[in-house]
Amino acid sequence: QQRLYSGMQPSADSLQIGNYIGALLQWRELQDQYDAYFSVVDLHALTQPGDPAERREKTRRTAAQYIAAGIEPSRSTLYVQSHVPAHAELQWVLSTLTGFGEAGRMTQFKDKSARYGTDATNVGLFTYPVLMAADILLYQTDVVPVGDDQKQHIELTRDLAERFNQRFGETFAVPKPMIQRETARIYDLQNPTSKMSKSAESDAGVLWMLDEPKVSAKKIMRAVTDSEGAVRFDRDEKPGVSNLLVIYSALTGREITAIEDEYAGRGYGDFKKGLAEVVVSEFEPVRARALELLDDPAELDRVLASNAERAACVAEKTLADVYDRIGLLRRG
Ligand code: AQP
Repeated sequence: QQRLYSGMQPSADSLQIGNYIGALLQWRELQDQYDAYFSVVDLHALTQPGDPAERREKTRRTAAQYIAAGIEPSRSTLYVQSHVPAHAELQWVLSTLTGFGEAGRMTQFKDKSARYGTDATNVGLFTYPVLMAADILLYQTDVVPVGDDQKQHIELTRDLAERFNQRFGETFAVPKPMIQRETARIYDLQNPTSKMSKSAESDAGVLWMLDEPKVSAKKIMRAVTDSEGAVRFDRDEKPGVSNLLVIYSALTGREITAIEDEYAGRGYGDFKKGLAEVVVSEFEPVRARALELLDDPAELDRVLASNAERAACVAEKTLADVYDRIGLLRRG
């Protein structure tokens, strides 16, 4: 069976509907066809400042939402990145094989360092893609489902795997990206040309998975549209309505044209009401299940610990091969 790896940062108390449609829905389906590893990448999240107690809580909450959305910890390996020390260890080795210029060309780093300024940019943001390469390569991963924005990081991962294999002998599988369709990208409801994000400045345009149903409904009713009044997909002219159509279609599995037909001649109010029902009925059980899991943190921690053990077995074997091939002295 082919192996698949993906992860998300525990950077908020709740995941947002973009994480659900762009990642979790696919992961849920893919776990049937692959030996899947899904991690909560808490080490990556350290690149953003945060309160220690809140961090711990966000990690648990993210894991609970994976499970509530249908990732089964008995079938997939669902674990917390920092529970498997091999991630940080392999990252160090790979960083010694990564060119300074090569890492500096990563657009995510360039964007973030330009946004925060060099003094406020930490070295962790610079080496972020190397840690991501370590995550993926430790598990001899064949495929990595990612959004289009992560393509460059997967290219770097492939280059590092090939470089290592060439210099030290076949050690890593060279992974392939599984790029999700552009239509799976969800935009902010208040600002429908920017990607919906956990770290958006205002949450008025973010649909959180753990929002109460009436809060989600209200946000949808207030979503930015346009003055034409027709429910029609047109990404350039009607980004707001198009985004709502994409959400509707992703959650119901219906074609966008069928939804346009259903709402032909009806106003945005009706359409938004329809969408609010769809979103609420999708998220109500997910939310209830996540809150139930969070009610018993000891049990959740136990599940995460046993999954981390499974992950560590695979990761430690790869790391031992790497140390051996690169010439680190074995502890006698
Ligand atoms: N708006 C989105 N539409 C579709 N997919 C999305 N993803 C995130 N936002 C959207 C997918 O969710 C996963 C989360 O990855 P991440 O947590 O490592 O970071 P991200 O992509 O930067 O997600 P956020 O929500 O915007 O988080 P912050 O604010 O922390 O940076 C990925 O698979 C991503 O494609």
